[in-house]
Amino acid sequence: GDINLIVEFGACLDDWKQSKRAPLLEAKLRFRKELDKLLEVTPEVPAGNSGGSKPASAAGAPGGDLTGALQRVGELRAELGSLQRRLDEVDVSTDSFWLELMLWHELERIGARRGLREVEERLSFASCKACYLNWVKSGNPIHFLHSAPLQFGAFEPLRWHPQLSGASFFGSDFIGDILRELDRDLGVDVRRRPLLVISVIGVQSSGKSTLMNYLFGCSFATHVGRCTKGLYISLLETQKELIVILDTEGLLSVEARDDVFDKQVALMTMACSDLVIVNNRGELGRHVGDLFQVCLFALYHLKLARISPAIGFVLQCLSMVNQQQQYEWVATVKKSLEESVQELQQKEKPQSFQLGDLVFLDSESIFVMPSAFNDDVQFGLQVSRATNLYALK
Ligand SMILES: Nc1nc2c(ncn2[C@@H]2O[C@H](COP(=O)(O)OP(=O)(O)OP(=O)(O)O)[C@@H](O)[C@H]2O)c(=O)[nH]1
Ligand SMILES: [Mg+2]
Repeated sequence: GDINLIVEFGACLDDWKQSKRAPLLEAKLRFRKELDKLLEVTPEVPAGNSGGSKPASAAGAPGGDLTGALQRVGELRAELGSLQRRLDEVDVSTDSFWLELMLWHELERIGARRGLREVEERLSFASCKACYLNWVKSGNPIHFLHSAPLQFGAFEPLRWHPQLSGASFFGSDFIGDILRELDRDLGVDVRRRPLLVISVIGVQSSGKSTLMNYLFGCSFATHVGRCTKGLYISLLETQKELIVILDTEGLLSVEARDDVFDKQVALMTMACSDLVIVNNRGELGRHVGDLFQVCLFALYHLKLARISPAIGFVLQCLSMVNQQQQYEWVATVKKSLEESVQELQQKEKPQSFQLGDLVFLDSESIFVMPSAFNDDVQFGLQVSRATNLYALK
């Protein structure tokens, strides 16, 4: 039950991982930049992340170059996919350790393995669960959903038992037991103390986890490259309410996912939240339209089921903007949302609806934030200092 040892183990894993990740990330950044540049001028609708966006203008890619450009886009996507797979292979953390234990627990439950007795007679999953519970109570988030399509708990039966029909219906009791225990501990009673669910969605690496950590003092993992995978839960308790914070996997990931996965994440998150923060960092380029499409698609379908979470948009700027620029950003967001609704409208015929039917927008629904860090290069290394401005905002 000593979680200090787990923390130490996590630090060792991090050290090991950093050296493996650095060269892969550098190559990924290079390819990604080249791809973004090409996509600006190439009228292709990419496989996977089409998201319903309008093709970019072909102005920069005259006829002769077009085939070459499209071919290069395909190559870059393949390279990015392969780099991401290699990054995923070395992306081990304490979460992978817990996930393995949960998986093992499930295999014991269905009688496929002998459980921890394989290692040592005295070991039991009960003590693992007690340890995980300590881990969660000391502020670490619960890795609630993982993989694609999103799965509950740890068990991936089809990977281990492809012959089992209906195998995907097995749930993970490990996480279930943890949640039941927390439920008992916290004395969850929504009549006495309301339960608020607040979540964040947005493009990959847009600073979602950083934002939630700043806002609610959570400990979601943050690092460059695809970091959050699946869905994490953090619990907060105040005298008046219980707050569940959901941190989600980044959307519009060119190299890893497709828009079905994005819609699944958005739908799942919005379906169970009271407030959803839609986070975006940097330019309001073509990807913002794609992001809004995914969100509005989810909102439209939830509306049919009479579920309407409150939505807040957070725009994180790369540099400080003045008041006038803030107004312009907000106007751009509204315009982009309107356009996305029109496109959705065409797809979802014969239903007719307007932006106001899906999202309630008032002066407080769109926040413009400065950058969380001042980036600098010292002795050839990138360093980031937290800015007070971000925390104040
Ligand atoms: N310069 C700068 N860096 C930031 C800012 N916010 C986050 N970062 C850094 O950007 C990287 C990604 O931040 P995360 O908070 O992990 O982003 P995320 O959206 O949760 O990423 P995924 O979970 O992978 O989708 C981290 O290295 C952060 O330290 C910001 O406002 N400015
Ligand atoms: Mg994250």
